[in-house]
Amino acid sequence: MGNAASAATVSASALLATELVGSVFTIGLNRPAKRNALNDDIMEEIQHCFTHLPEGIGAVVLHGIGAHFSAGLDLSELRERDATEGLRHSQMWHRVFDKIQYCRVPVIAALKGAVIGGGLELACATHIRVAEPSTYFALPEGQRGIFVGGGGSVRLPRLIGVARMADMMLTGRVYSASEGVNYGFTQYLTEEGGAFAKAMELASQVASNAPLTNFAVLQALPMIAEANPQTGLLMESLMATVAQSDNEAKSRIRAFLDHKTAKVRPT
Ligand code: 1HE
Repeated sequence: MGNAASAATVSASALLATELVGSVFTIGLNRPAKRNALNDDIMEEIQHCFTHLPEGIGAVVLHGIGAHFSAGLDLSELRERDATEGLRHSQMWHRVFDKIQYCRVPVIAALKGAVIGGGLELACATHIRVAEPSTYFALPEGQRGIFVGGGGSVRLPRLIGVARMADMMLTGRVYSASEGVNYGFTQYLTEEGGAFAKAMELASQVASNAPLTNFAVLQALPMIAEANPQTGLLMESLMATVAQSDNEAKSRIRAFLDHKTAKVRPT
């Protein structure tokens, strides 16, 4: 991962493999023998990791070690819980995934193999998803007799719609990577084995944005999109004014006007 000169291993818990590659921090779910199923320990590690990200990074890439991104909730830990314990457990997942959604830098998920149940909920908390052809998306909660509990019913309908999510949960329907990119599960589809490299490329690109623009996209845009239109428009005006008045914006706009920066061209 990365080249030896620019990469430095920052920490390696048993359950996460982390690495600093230039300004990009990579976090690998590291339970391949259990298909990166999410048990309480790995959830705690994810929360700790996102709470203590290295200073100065510009983006995070979240990926799975092995052939799968994540097989979701560790079903071996799903024991008899009373209602209070169940609520606490679900809210723990919400806290962890909120750390990702409201991260101070963009988080990009590199997806492959199973992106199932809580694994899909985890992917939905990131800002950009990149899949390769082995990726498939499923919500087998219906078959298991449970319900999503990691924010999936809030985040997933905004990506794919309530009807598609209901169908997945009721019938166990599985979506392929190519369907996933058409239906909004993921924004990018690469060649086989290409998701991590593409995620790293995108991460380097977003890390070079003006920090205030990234802040606005991560913190303000989701709030504006959920606000009533009049409140949203006012918030947009305020955010736009703050961003424009930043020195970073001024110097970037001057660079364009002085023909010192790239033009926007079709890809
Ligand atoms: C697991 C889990 C898991 C694998 N919890 N242990 N998620 C699911 O319903 C998906 C369940 N998993 C599967 O369907 C398959 O394991 C996979 C398609 C992901 C991979 O298949 P395969 O053939 O490569 O591996 P495997 O032999 O099934 O699994 C390898 C080991 O990982 C095996 O353990 P072992 O001790 O027998 O070697 C499996 O038991 C273990 N494993 N997935 C626990 N999920 C907050 S609410 C969220 C609700 C949900 O996420 S519901 C969806 C749960």
